[in-house]
Amino acid sequence: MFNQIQLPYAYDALEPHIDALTMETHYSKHHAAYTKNLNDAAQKAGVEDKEITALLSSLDSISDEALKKAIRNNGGGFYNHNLYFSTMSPNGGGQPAGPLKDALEKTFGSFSDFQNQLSGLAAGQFGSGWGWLSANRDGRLVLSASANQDNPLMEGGGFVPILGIDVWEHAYYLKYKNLRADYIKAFFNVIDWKAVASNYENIING
Ligand code: MN3
Repeated sequence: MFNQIQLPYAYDALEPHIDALTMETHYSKHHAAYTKNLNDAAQKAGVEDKEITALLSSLDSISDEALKKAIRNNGGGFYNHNLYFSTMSPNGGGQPAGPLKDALEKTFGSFSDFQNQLSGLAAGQFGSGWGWLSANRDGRLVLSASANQDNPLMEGGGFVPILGIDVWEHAYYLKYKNLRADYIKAFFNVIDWKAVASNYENIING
């Protein structure tokens, strides 16, 4: 059984960067639907007791093509949104500290270079998808973008997402309409870097 995280803040807590109606719809409709559909498909496929990261890393072990597709789309939607909602905070923004700060600077040169590159990938993702910051067990960082509800776990390279920017229109259209770049800029004001740094440290510490 897969469960949505409890939102650690109110729907309106991320105003004015992310509006309350978008948050409520996103969490209580979109994320709830991905979660329900994942549970239905996982039960039919007999994989409901797997860890979600293991499940998304081994989709090819599901032989039924329709169930594989349902678990890829809805399992991705379930996992991606748990990450997304847990790495935002009304006290967010700024920059990370600790090992993640060092790794970002070593990899990208500076925090603003990192921000520009990730923003560019997220803005340039054609159609619905995500922009990602991922890490592997050696502490390496990599940026990527993916379509639909796909994520780096499905690519099998050992990278685990630690921060994701949802660039589906449902994440921003009510407030930002077609201005995806403005939403991405605003998203950086609510990133909970403590949570992202903790995701990073959990991966490198195994
Ligand atoms: Mn979404």
